[in-house]
Amino acid sequence: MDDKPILVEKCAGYRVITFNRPQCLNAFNEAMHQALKAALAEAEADADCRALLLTGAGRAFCAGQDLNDRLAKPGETAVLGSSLEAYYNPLVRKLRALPFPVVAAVNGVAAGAGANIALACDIVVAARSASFVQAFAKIGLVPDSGGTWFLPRLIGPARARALALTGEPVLADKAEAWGLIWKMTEDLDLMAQAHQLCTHFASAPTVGLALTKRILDESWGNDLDSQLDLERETQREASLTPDYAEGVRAFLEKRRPVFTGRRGT
Ligand code: LHQ
Repeated sequence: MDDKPILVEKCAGYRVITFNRPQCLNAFNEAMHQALKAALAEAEADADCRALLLTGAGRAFCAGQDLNDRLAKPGETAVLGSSLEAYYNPLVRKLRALPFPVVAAVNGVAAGAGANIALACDIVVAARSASFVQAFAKIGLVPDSGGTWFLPRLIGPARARALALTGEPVLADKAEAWGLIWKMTEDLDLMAQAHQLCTHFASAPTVGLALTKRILDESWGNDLDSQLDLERETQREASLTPDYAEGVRAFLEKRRPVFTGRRGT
């Protein structure tokens, strides 16, 4: 029984959530899923939370499903399907839908669902010593937690297919070169860079960023015409926010904007 399977730290304008089961490389058990779900709901309900930083305690980001947990018992196909339905799928959907940017600071290995949960974040920064492993192929499973969706879109079908079929690790430098992640940093710089990004987002025009997240995701299913229509409608919505008015005013007055992140009335 873990004391606290995740840790939550409140910073100025954002929160840090740390997977905290370092003895098993922060693999997910049911308690960790439940704690994470509650922490994400609290972050979303807090109007002062304008970004989220997700990372792992110890030497790993997350090794996916805890293979000792009852969710992962061999042969129980229905249980695996239901644990995706109950936990992993809502988690990936929530990360994509949170109304502020989510930054993953991948501090070590990210394997199985752990890799794909990192890829579900809006911006992935990884330490030089980190790696991404589609471990599913090694235990007879298929990539889940959005892996079959994110991988081909991020790195193209040839690389996605080979990674999914071999489970070969991708080191952080290659992950950056391939476009799987935003940036690799030196190990000692990782957390400072991730905090810097979140500090930036804590005073950014949050509603505009949330709308940006949404239309980028929707673009995958749209042709250009539909996407142009969606941009027009979403721009209309963005232009009604107080932050848009402030952004233009500050530009014209040649000063730094003060964005509140609030919706229009
Ligand atoms: C672990 C784990 C782990 C428990 C390391 N569980 N203990 C969804 C729905 C339901 C069911 C099935 O799955 C899914 C989605 C998935 O995520 S499936 C994929 C599950 N994950 C994996 O298959 C990854 C398994 N782990 C590994 O391949 C390696 O541990 C990696 C490549 C992550 C790291 O390798 P090393 O750096 O060599 O570390 P290690 O293997 O020595 O692990 C350190 C410890 O952590 C070790 O325990 P010990 O008591 O011997 O020190 C591992 O047993 C434990 N651990 N992953 N997923």
